[in-house]
Amino acid sequence: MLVELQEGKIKNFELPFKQPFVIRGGGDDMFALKWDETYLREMFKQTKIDVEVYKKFEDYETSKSDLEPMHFGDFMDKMEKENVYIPDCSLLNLTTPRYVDGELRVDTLDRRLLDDLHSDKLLTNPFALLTIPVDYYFFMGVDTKTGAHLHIEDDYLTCQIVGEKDIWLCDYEHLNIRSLFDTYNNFAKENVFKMDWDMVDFPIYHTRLKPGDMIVIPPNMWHWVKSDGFSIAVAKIFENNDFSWMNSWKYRKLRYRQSLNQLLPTRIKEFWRMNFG
Ligand SMILES: O=C(O)CCC(=O)C(=O)O
Ligand SMILES: [Fe+2]
Repeated sequence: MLVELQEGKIKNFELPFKQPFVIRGGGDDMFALKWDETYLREMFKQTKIDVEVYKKFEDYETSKSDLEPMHFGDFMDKMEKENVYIPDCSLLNLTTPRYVDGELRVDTLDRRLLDDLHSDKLLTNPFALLTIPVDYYFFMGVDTKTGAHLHIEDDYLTCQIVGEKDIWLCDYEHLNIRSLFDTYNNFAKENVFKMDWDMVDFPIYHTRLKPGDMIVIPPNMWHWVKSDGFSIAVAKIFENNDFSWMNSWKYRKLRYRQSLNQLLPTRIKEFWRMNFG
């Protein structure tokens, strides 16, 4: 059954995240709410970004896409007409190579973009004071969906910046994780968009995010998203080294996967995915 997600305040925000909740207007003092296309083009310049390219619109539902590096400007030109999406783009790792008098320079992203994401309101929370986000993940696209997935290693405080989107969450035991070496390894086997959410016998928490709203996403909750029109969100990432929640029996598959992922060399995992994934 569909249930409205509970609302909370910035002061309820505590690390590590345990319960999901939405903080209405929690980030409405961020300058980023004024971002527009011209400004973003100027800030990102010719930075290359890994873009998800979808063969057909339905593929968004299972996040079945190919990653293609693309200049930010080209993405903006394409996003209205083509099935392209920028997901989970780490703003701290973005760099732009450029040649000055034949010498290579590598610029990091214009720091003003990060300043724009600053929120005084968040600083009123003692946990946020102690813990500066370790990264900022940028999401941008037009009319997109994201399939059900989990973030087991980090706490996501996702802030809606431009446009609106619906987000749904459910507890871990209600969906199944894809196989160990699947390319989409943090995704559910089920296509949740094909389910009748009113009829399922477990709660699906729903909320609609508007600019300035934030949502706390704990690591053990599936979530999936649909945005209408042009949407930008930025997730403030807080490191979460507390994996004790995974010790319970119901998370055993996740735990095996997590330890194998850490143990096996990347080359072996890549080989497996290419051939059997
Ligand atoms: O907006 C999206 O496409 C996904 C957002 C999300 O999954 C997140 O913030 O963790
Ligand atoms: Fe997510």
